[in-house]
Amino acid sequence: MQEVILIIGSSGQIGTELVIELRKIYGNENVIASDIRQSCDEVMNSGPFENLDIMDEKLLRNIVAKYKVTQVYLLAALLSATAEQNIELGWELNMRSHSHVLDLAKDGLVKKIFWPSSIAVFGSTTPMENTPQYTVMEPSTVYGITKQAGERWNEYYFNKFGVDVRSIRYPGLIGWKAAPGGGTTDYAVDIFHKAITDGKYECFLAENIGLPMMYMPDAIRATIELMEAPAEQVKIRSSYNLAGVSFTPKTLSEEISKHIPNFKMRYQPDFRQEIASSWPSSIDDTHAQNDWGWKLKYTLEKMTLDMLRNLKEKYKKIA
Ligand code: NAD
Ligand code: AKB
Repeated sequence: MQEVILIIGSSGQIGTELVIELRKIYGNENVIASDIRQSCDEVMNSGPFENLDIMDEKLLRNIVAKYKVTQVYLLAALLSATAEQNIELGWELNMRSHSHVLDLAKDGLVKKIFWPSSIAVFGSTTPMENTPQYTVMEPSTVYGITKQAGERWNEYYFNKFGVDVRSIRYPGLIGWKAAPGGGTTDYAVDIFHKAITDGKYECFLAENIGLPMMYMPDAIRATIELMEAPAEQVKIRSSYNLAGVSFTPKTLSEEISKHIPNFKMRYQPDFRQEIASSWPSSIDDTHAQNDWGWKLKYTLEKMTLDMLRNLKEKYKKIA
């Protein structure tokens, strides 16, 4: 049976890259991008795009029926920093969108759902190093609370209604194709742009705050591998820990300096420092490795090299 995939919130940091990869696998016409804003030319010109506000459940159901959608990836959300500045919208959007999509599967309209969680489900009472899959989770941000509630929702819908929902607790994601959307880990993307354009960067986190991060090609591969895994291998239905690479702003700045020797970094921590301080510095992803064969490819060194090479090319084309 031909799979038809709807991606909601496809114009964002993850969606942009996910649409491109899924279209390579499933065919351009079978991957429908959707968002409340347009995407880059590569996405807009290579396949279908629908204007969809995920709060509009009727429109969502019309689009699912129109294309005979079989799988949904829900990426629309407010991220940690933005949600802290608009807590009502953060709660409404993150929770309501999730219910709308889970109910599609509960009502038999789609077969499979991907919904991303985050390291933000953890809080300051969680063990910070090598954080286990099952541990204390007391998130202190509205974003983290929606992710934790969302994980419980996933498991509930799987147990009660047999909904095939799959999820990853992404670390901070770093990519060069699309800008990040208002998270606490965004510094690790901004720094590369500023290193190339200005040779300097003012970081909104302190120099020694270690956080789990991952290069986007690894994150996209993990997402697709999880979604394509046989159902019996997906033993965790709340959300899987995924480790990536852990580093501090200072370590990242030193790695960039190996390629841009005069690069200068200053630190001016703001409200995002408190959010970052409540998150783990490294993650144990043994369950993802054992259950569906997850394996990381990009180290800090390989990621830095690839980011700088691609961004330099991108800026050359714009100039
Ligand atoms: P993003 O902010 O870059 O993209 C979100 C997209 O959702 C945007 O294009 C936005 O226009 C769209 N959107 C907002 N409101 C909408 C609405 N009402 N209807 C439809 N679309 C709407 O976010 P992202 O980084 O691509 O993250 C996607 C998902 O992954 C989120 O659930 C996020 O919590 C999760 N996640 C991301 C990271 C990361 O580092 N990027 C880490 C952990 C988890
Ligand atoms: C954020 O910083 O909000 C995201 C995340 C780790 O969930 N990048």
